[in-house]
Amino acid sequence: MSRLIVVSNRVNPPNPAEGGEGSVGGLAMALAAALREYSGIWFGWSGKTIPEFTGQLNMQRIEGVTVATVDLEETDYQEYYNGYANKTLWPLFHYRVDLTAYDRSFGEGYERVNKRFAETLLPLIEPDDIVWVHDYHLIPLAKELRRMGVKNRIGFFLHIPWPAHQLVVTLPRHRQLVEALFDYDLIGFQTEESLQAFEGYVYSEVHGTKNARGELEAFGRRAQAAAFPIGVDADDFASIVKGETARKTYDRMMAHSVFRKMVVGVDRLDYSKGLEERLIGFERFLHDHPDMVREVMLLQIAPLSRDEVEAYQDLRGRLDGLIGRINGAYAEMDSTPIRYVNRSYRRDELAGVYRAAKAALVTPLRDGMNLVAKEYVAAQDPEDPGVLILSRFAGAARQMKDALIINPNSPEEISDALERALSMDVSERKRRWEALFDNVQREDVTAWRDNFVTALRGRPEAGDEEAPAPVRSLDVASKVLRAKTPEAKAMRA
Ligand code: GDG
Repeated sequence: MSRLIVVSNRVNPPNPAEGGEGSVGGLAMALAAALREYSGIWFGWSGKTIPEFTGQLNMQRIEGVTVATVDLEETDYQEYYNGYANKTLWPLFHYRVDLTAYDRSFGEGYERVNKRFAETLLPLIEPDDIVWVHDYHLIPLAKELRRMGVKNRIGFFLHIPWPAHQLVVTLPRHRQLVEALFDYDLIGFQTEESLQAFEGYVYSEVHGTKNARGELEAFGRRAQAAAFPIGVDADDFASIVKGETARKTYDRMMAHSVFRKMVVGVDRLDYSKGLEERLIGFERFLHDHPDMVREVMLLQIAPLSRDEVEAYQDLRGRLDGLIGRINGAYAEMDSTPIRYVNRSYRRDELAGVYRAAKAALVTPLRDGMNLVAKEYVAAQDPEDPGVLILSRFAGAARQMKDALIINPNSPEEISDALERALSMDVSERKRRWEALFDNVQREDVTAWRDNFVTALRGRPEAGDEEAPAPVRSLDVASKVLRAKTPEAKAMRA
């Protein structure tokens, strides 16, 4: 079987000593599992900077995964990572034009690093390999690899939303960015909504079309685009919650919240996650329900993220102020309504925290998917599950319809949902949870990975004029492939 080469900006194989987490992010787990199953290489930036780029590869075997990393120059880090990735594409794709910086040097750094990645990766690619590139940092990678003559199948998956046409066109050189996507054989999005927004751009901005096989044609090339909603390893999460660390954490959380119902939020500290809106919604709840003030507490875990970027420092300052204000107004000598921590926890500790929480507030203003919503569901006690309150603007809301779906911009909706969640009887909680868990388990990370890799394998190689087996409508294909039936397994094999 052909090898799989996974490329992502950072390479973080999970470390069992850290409760199975390489870094804050569910993606590391998913990619590491993909590579163990298919055999191959995980390539990306080491996370280190050096004075001058050398292209020196560092190869290691970590937890059954071959990892190849390269160091970047400090200027690369500033222009490509802090610059174009985190100050241009991330805010724009999350609808924050107000925070988007359009700086020519960022764009140049972005192109330069993608070229450097391609040059470093090139000697590792063998003729039968398939290459799977992840996320907005690396959109031009296939273009660079094609220039160097790579004909292998290359797929791309975007973990964040693809925004509306009007937003994309605010980006200088937006056309080049989209054109670069047409050097991939398969372009994956989290949701149908993102897929449609991408198609909308292709049709109206560059007059592309869709052919009889369902491929998009533009810039004299064709590519398949489809939605592949990412999932979590639900069975693994449901099992780690029964482990010793998770149980101890659960007991500790329960002991600390005697007589009080705990509501949890877990997010990287990022403006897309709607943290301020969540806190204002919680404040409204305390205001509207004075009888509940001593009976509820919000635990917000928010590990710092990208804290060299000013917008993140500003957000942190505003959150500190907001939390101080709410706690100042509603705390008693023996109770504080919000417990706020800026550090990260082990994955198995998180599982225990999720299980101890009567409700989870997942209220992003925009989110490609949101794995926390799925992890929360996977960690619940089936006999006494908590309630998920979920923003309609998270990609996950498309699948998780039995959550309490809210608009995060409305403090009233957050307040009402909290009231409803905390007073919901067990039969309704169970009914909702069963439907949610069924989905989280069925559309899990394995299904996501297998759907994508199967679809990519089915694509013709670059320059291969022979039509491949007709491309099934991916909607139908992914329904079949997602199923965990023997037939679906045989198709995946
Ligand atoms: C991007 C997209 C998409 C958080 N705190 C701790 C911790 N985490 C873990 C969570 C979860 C992951 O980080 C966060 O994943 P999300 O999906 O919620 O959000 P992003 O980081 O923004 O991820 C997103 C995702 O990519 C995958 O495609 O869903 O839309 O923005 O797994 O558990 N993990 C540990 N300690 C923490 O304190 N161990």
